[in-house]
Amino acid sequence: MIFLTQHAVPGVTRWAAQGYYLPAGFNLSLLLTMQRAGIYALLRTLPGTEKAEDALVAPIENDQEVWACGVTYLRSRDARKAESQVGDVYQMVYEAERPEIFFKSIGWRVAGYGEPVRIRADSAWNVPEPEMTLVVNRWQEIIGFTLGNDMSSRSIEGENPLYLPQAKIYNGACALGPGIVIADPDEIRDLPIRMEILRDGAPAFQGETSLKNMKRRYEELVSYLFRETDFPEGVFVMTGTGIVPPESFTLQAGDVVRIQTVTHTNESFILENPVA
Ligand code: DO4
Ligand code: MG
Repeated sequence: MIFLTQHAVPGVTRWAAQGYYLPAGFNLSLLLTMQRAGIYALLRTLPGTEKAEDALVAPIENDQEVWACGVTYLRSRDARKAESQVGDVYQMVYEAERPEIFFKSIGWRVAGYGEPVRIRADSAWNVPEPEMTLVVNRWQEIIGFTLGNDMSSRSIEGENPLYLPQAKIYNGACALGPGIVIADPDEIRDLPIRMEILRDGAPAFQGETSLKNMKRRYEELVSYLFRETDFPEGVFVMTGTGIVPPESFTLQAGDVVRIQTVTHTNESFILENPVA
C-alpha cells in the first residue's frame, strides 16, 4: 500500500507519497490515466526527499468528479424507508439489479481533513454518512480508496426522493480524506467503517459496520457507473452508508465527525471534520 496525500503549500497544492513530497509536476489526474501496474511502478520510482508537513487538503483535483451509490446496506434501506413520506422506492432499489448511483461533487467543492462540512440552512434533520470511497482510474480499475462523508439532509430527501440532489449536493456536503491508500481491491474488502460524532468534546453518537455488510460488490458499482460515462482522469466512488444514527439524532453546528477504517495490515486512517 502507498499513501498519497495532497497538501496546501503557499499558492498551490502539492502531492506527497508516504509523507514525502513528489516532484512539483506530479498530479493525480495524470496518474489516473495510467493502468494499475504503471501506477505502482511510477509511485515506487518517484523520488521523495522533502517531508510533507503542510496542511492536508482533499485528495482530489478541481475537475475530478465524485459519484455516490445509495442504499447498498440494509441499514440505509431501513432508515430511508422510515424517513420517507412517499412509496417504497428504497426497498425497490435495494433489491433491483441496477444500483442507485448519483453525482455527488466536483473536486473543487470537496472538503479535506480538518476542513468544515456544512448543514443546509433550510434543512431540519441532518446526518453525516461515512463511506468507503473507491479511487478508480480511467480504465475502470479500482486503484485504492479514501474515506468519504456524504453529508445528507434527511428532511429534504424524506419529503420527496426527487429532492435528492438538494439533500446531497451543496457547499460543504462532501468530505474526502485523509489521503488515498493505493491498494488492490482485495486488500480493501471487509474492512471496518466506524463513525463517531463528538458534541462539546464528548461522543454524541458512535457506530460501526463492516464492508462485509454491503449488498453489492465494488466492481458491480463501478461497472454500472462506467456503462455510458467516461472518466478520462479517473473518478471517486462513494459506496454508500451502513451507519445511520437513530431518528432522534440530528447533526449540529460545532459537532465533529470522525470516520475511521483499519486495514488488514493494521494501518488506521481517520477523516475528521468540524460541522459549520
Ligand atoms: O437514496 C438515497 C441516498 C442513499 C445514500 O446516500 C446511502 O445509502 O449512502
Ligand atoms: Mg450516502
